[in-house]
Formats: sequence, structure tokens, C-alpha cells
Amino acid sequence: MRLSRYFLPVLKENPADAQIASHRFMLRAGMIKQQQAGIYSWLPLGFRVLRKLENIVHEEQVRAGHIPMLMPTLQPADLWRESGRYDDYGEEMLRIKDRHGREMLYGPTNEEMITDIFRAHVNSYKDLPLTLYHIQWKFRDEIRPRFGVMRGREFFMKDGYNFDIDYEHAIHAYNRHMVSYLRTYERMGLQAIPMRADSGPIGGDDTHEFLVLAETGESEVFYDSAITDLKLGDRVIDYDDWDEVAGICREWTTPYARTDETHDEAVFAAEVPEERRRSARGIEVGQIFYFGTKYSEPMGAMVTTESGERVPVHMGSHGIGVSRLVGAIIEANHDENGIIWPEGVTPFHAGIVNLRQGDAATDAACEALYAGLKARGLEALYDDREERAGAKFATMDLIGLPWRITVGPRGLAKGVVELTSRRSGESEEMSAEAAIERLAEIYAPHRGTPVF
Ligand code: 5CA
Repeated sequence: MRLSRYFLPVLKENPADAQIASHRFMLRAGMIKQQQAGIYSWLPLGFRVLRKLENIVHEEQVRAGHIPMLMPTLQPADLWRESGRYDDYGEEMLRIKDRHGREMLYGPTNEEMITDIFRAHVNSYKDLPLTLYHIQWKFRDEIRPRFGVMRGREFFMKDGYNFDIDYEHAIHAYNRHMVSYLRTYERMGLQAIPMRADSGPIGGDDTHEFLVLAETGESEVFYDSAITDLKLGDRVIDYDDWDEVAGICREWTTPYARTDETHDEAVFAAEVPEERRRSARGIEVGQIFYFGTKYSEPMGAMVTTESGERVPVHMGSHGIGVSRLVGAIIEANHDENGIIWPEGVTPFHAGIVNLRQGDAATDAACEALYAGLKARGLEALYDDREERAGAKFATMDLIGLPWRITVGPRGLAKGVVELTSRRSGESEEMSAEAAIERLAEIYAPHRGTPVF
């Protein structure tokens, strides 16, 4: 993409109402525009990041055997009356009437709708196990939307629902979600810690939240520092292997890690040596729930078992805050000059800065570099504007592409360009070909296999 033809409305001033770094940088880098409290347009740069996250979520869900689909944002009130949640949900639910006076709502989550789909089409244990998910906009009329996309009213969420014949199968589904989530966050360059949590309005017995440690997080968390050493890396996981999946969950849930809702100081002190006890703040980027027959029973989602009995299915629901993650990643990856994208989620793989726009040789070298990167499947943002070098560098630092290639007449005379890491600030001179090669190597582990 050539910056001269892109839409990147960068702001010079710090927006007055943005209290935390991610909100400030998302506004300044032209990623989002607020349209109403807690409701945002995703401008081109922000939209690219959102799509990258969405792709990672899809890839990891499909890898775990979960099936993508799409449900509407608007739901009929009657469905929610069946589960009893229409009245329970309270003011957070946005209620709407159509021209015929029919009551609808903008979905805050989809347990009822997916249960309705299930009961219409599934009848037998032979069709289980089944896990369906979608990534769709949600609306919750939060009393205090704040911190930009972190606590929005309209937000983008992955929500998945498992249907299983009994408790044991449903717990395997729960574990599968935990492992696929760990892998998802890791690919986004984040460490998210599963913590025992409270189930709130979704209900249920077993639930874990996933928290990214950040000073600006809304939750207070308590954990054993040993948990921060855990990594999945490129471990190959067989999601059909119950013991393997349960084993990974045990590894991640054995060290003490709880939010303030479930924290128990006495257990913390007894289980964790003092030097490993940590209290910090965290951003909740996902939550998984097992709730058994809470929805299937009142809504009549029944299957016939092998012995011919009719039983309600065991269910759970599993959510990832995709739009919130954009903010969480920035909270965990920035400095005073701007964002520092992890390679797995960056909106462009590299920036090209032309130090002498209009100079035929420099322009030609930039064009060749741009084409060379593209030929290797790398997306560059080429700053081809007639601007001072300082302004170009400031923009690149603000928008946070992990790698910058600087091209100028002085370097070209020696046959080199400069490759700079946004994270370390270190630069290295090399030929343009070598820079392309280096970037191809760096990004090789971050190549996904698009699901669609
Ligand atoms: N039905 C269940 C699981 S699909 C559910 O709705 N879970 S949830 O309430 O925990 O939401 C899932 C995730 O969405 C949260 O972990 C959080 O990351 C994100 N989320 C929730 N509310 C908001 C909000 N107001 N703004 C941005 N993200 C949010």
C-alpha cells in the first residue's frame, strides 16, 4: 500500500478524553473513530488488525475441530423468554421494536439462538459431539463504556458453543477451548493466563477467564509467577486426545491464578511460596463456561441416547473479545512514541521510508523493494509522501510496524538500505535483497492458513 493513496488520518495532538495508551494510540494512529459512546468505526489501519486477529481465531478454532458459521445481530425477544434471561439481563440489553411491534434485541451473546438452531436440527447422540462458533458484533449497553474498544458498547466477539452427550464429553470440549485459546493468544504475541472466575449472567459451574497482565487492566489478579514461564510454542496438539488436552489444561491451571472475585488469601499463602506471589492488574480477553443443561433443559434441546432415552444436551459457551484484544495487545506492546505490533498481528509487515521522494534513483529503489516484498507475500506500507524524514519516522513509530526499511541516496550509493526494528530501535545496513530475505525469514512462522 502506498501511503499517498491510503487513508491514514493520523492525529498530531493527544486526544483529551483518551486515558490509556491503547485508546490514545488507536485514535492518533487513525485506527478508529468514535461515533457514539462505546461505538467505533474501524478505519482502514484498525480494520486490518481486526481482520488479522479474526483470522488467527478462525484458524485456531478450526484446528481444534470447531465449526464456523454466522448468526444475526438481531434476535427475537421470545427466544430469550424461553431461557428466562429476557427479564434477567436488565439494562445492558438493547431492546428494539420493529414496525409490527415485535420485540427484538441486539444480541449481547448467543446461547439461546444457538440452542434454538440445535434443537431444530439435532436429535441423536450420533450427531454429537458438536461445537459451532461465530465471530459477530455484539451489543451490551455498558453503563460506563471506556478505554476505547476495551469496554465498548458495540464490540466484536468470537462465541462458540459445544453440545455434548454427557459431563465428561462436555469437559473435554471445555479443555479443548482452553488449549485452543492459549494457542490463539500466544500467536497474537500475548501471554494470557487462565484464571478461575465467576460465571455472572452466563451461569454455570466451571469457568475460567483469560487475563493479559497490564497496569491499566480492569481486574485485580493474584497469581503464582511460575505460570508466566509456561509456553505452548510449536507443540503439536491432538485435540481428540482427551488425556493430552486435559494434561495441558492441568499444566496451566495448577499454579495459583485467580481474579479478585474468586481469590482466597489463605489458599494463596498456603500454596505459593512468598517470592512467587504476585498481585497485578489484568485485561480479560476471553472466558470459557461449562453450564450443563442450563439452556438445553428449558429450551428442549434433547437428544436420544444409545439406549433410547431422551436427555438434554450438556453445553458450554466460550468467548474471545476480538475487538478488545486490539486494545489489549497495544497495552502490552507500546512505548512513548507509539504502538509496537507483534509480528503475528501487525497491519503491514514492514514500512518503507523514502528519504528523498522525487529523486529518480531513490524512488526506483523503493519501488523495486516494494515489489520485491510483495513477490514474497509480504505487505509493505510505502511512505511515498513528500514529507520530511522526521515526520515519516514519527508516523512509522506511531503506527508501530515491527520493521522499517529506510531508503536514501547516501545508502544507495553504497548499495544498502537500512532495516530497523521498532522494538529494539536497532538498525542494520544491508542490500535490499538481503532485507527482503530477512523479513521473509522473520515472518515465516507467522504465516497462517486462511480458513476462508
Ligand atoms: N457467552 C459467553 C461466552 S461466548 C460470553 O458472552 N462471555 S463474556 O461475557 O465473558 O464475553 C466474552 C469476552 O468478550 C470477554 O472475555 C471480553 O474479552 C469480551 N467483552 C465482553 N464485554 C465487552 C465489552 N463491553 N467491550 C469489549 N469486549 C467485551
